[in-house]
Amino acid sequence: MDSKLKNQKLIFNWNLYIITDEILSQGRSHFDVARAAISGGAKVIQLRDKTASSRTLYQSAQKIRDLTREHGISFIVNDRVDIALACDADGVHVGQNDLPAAVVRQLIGEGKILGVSASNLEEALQAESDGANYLGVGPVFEARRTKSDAGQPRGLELITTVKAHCNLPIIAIGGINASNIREVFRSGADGAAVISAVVTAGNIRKAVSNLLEIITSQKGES
Ligand code: TZP
Ligand code: MG
Repeated sequence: MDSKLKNQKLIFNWNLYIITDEILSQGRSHFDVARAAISGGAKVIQLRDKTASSRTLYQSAQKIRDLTREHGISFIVNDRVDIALACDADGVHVGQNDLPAAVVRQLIGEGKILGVSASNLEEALQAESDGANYLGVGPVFEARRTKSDAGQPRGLELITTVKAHCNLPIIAIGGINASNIREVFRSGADGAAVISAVVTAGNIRKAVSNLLEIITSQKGES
């Protein structure tokens, strides 16, 4: 199947891609963050935790799987193919230090979504040929609080460059918030992934709905 058609089937409205984090979330669990984000209109949730035990992560994943299924929302697990398969998530997201994307594709099959992080054009092209369904492109802006090894921000140019050479949906990531999200979409991103702009907010539901309003007005969808 043509890669664009395949993506249309698996990926719906991913304008705003919410990634959970329990370190910055002021005592709120992954599940609490996911539930509040969904009430604000989020259509995709990624569970991301670099420190939880496998058992704890699996339990969080199961709860978020049930919740997202109930609401018809996409659910992606970061890094962990085993957890994604065990809870029947919609997909898994891997970076350049995780299992190679082509191997992940073999493990998850064609029916699940594979997202791959790319911080340059070479990584983006490799991910495309390895069978990714979308790219996490960044860090666009400064993102060290949530990703210690994020490296230098690549700027909006990275979005423009990847867009010009790859067919996959581009989910921009890294330091994206209400003040800069317009530029991200103006540069050609198909979606924006955020952690701190949402999980540190006192009112997560409002933070999500505010970002979505900005996106829909920028994309002329309202
Ligand atoms: N990958 C590239 S930057 C980043 C990840 C996981 C962290 C994004 O977090 P924030 O708080 O939205 O900048
Ligand atoms: Mg990873």
